[in-house]
Formats: sequence, structure tokens, C-alpha cells
Amino acid sequence: MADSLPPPDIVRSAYATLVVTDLAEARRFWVDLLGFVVTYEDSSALYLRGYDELTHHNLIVRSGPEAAAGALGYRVRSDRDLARAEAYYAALGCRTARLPAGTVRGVGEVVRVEDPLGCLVEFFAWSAHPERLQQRYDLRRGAEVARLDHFNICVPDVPRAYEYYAGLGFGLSETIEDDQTVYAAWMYRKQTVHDVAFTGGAGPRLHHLGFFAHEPHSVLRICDIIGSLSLESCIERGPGRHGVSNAFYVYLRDPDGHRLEIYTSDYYTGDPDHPVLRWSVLDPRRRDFWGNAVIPSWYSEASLVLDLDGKPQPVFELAQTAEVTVGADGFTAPPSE
Ligand code: 4SX
Ligand code: FE2
Repeated sequence: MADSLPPPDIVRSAYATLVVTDLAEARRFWVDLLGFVVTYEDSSALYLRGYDELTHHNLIVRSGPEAAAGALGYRVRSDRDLARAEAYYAALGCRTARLPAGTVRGVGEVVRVEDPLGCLVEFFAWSAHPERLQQRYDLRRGAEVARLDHFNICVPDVPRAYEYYAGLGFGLSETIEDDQTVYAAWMYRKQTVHDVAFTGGAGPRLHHLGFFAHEPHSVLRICDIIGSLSLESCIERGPGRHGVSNAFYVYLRDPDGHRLEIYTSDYYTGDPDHPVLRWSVLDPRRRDFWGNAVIPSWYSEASLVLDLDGKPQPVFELAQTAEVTVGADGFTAPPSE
């Protein structure tokens, strides 16, 4: 059993792959508008990174027949952890594949798995190092994204997703819960609020990719740029202040509907006695600290994920009570008693 095997030592969430139906349009959004840095591009894919990033890419955008989320990439400590990942997932009964160095451009050997949630996950240890543009203020544009911070996944059973990631050695920073269940959970390997979070909903689907910017003004500035270009329909939620994580945020949708978050100002979680912050599902500040309503599409819409054969995974309906049927979000009434 995987219980008796050591999990791979995961450093952090590092990159994601999005399949888009029009690469030129996606390039206008991700590069021209948002200001992501292009490490490499060809006629079928873009390899993009933030200005602080050390590794080859934070995002692979590749063209395909149907919009979907491809693999989520976690960096592991060393090559030894690739073998650990392979053995760990095999013991969980998951399909795995080992890809020679360079199969995923810019990174070394990869262990790709179809994980117990149904998501495609890639583990890598080595990466090429492009120029780090941290202090090239002269080059910064758009949302001035520094790096990828987290994946948010819709899952039909949040407690089950929590158990699986706890087994991988992730810490729990915050939850939304009540006496009955956990509606959402935020979990980390690096010393921030999260590398991965779970939103209760039909799944597996990718809810969003979270990208870190250093300055609150970067969040506001991308909104202003979007307004000036009459692209306001790509702003889905915010800007606002999250209760969970304390982040100052905005959610955008790319031309294929993939959701991303630009945010700043979450906090350090590295102390061994770091407490879990548990929000009541009835607290109207939990998802927006100022009490602004969360729009229904944010809860219901998300990207399909691909399996190891590149086919979209079937989506299973929510197995637990929906947060929006119990929580106060402006568009649903809280329980009346
Ligand atoms: O909506 S929440 O305030 O719960 C929230 C959502 C907090 C942090 C996040 O990164 C997020 O996507
Ligand atoms: Fe997020």
C-alpha cells in the first residue's frame, strides 16, 4: 500500500498546461494583454513564465481541438523523488508514465500520473534556467505576474481530496466547513497558504490557476487595461479581498474560458505549529472579506481535465452538500432560522 511508501518530496506547484482552441487568440490574451514572458514558442505551443520565475515555464498553452486542462506540474526535490512518485502512485493503483528528459520542453525527466482525483499530474526535478527578470522593471507589462502560486481543482468530494493530499505530505492552512463536512480546503508544500485548493463541485475539473503579483496596484492596473480595451467581459469576479488567505485578487477568464486569478498579499505558513484557520460556511466574509457576492459562474464553471491518453475525463456530480446551498453568498439566502 502507498501508506507504507514514502511520498515524493514535493517542493511546490510549478506549472500548468492549458489546451486552447485558438493559439493566436490565446497569445494575445496571455502575452500581449497579461504580460507573461515567453520562454519559447512554436506553431503549436507557448511556454510562459512570470518575471521572478527560475524555471523554464509556469504555463504551457498548447493548441488542441477542445479546450481542456492538461497536466499540473509539481517540482520535486531531486531525481530520487521521481522514482518515489512512480512507486507511490503505482501502489495507489494509478496509471503512471515516465517521460525522458526534454519530452516536456525545458524540464528533465518527468513522471506523469493520472492521480486519484482523476487529474493529470507531472513531477519533475530538473529545469532549464532562463534569465530571471525579477528586477527588469523596464520589461514589466500587464498584470506583472511574478510566478505561478497555486492550482484550484473542483472535486465532488473535498474530504477525500484532502486525505489524498495529506498523504502526499501537504499541510492544511484554511478550510470552509461546518459540522457536517468540509466545503473547500487550502493545502501547501511551499511556505504560503497553498499550492493546491479544492472547491466542492462537479469534478475533476480545473477551477483556476493562481498567479502571484507583488503589488496590489498590479491587480488594479490589469483591470484598468482590460477596461480600456473594452475586454471587461473577461473579468469574472473582483477585484476584492479574500477572507480565506487574505489575498487581494481578481479572477479573469481566457478566450477559451479557462479561469485564472491574479493576486497578492497572502501570508507565511512555514512554522511547524502553524494553525489551521477554519471558516464557517455561514460567514459572509469567507470568500470576500468585504461581503461582496460571489457570482454563480465562479462556483459552477470550470475546465475539463485530460486523462493519461489525452482524452477529457468524465465529470462526476457533487457527492456532498454544495457550499452555495448552505452558505451566504448574496445569490443564495442563508438558512432562515
Ligand atoms: O474565495 S476564497 O476567499 O475562499 C479564496 C479563493 C481564497 C484564496 C484563493 O486563492 C481563492 O482562489
Ligand atoms: Fe486562488
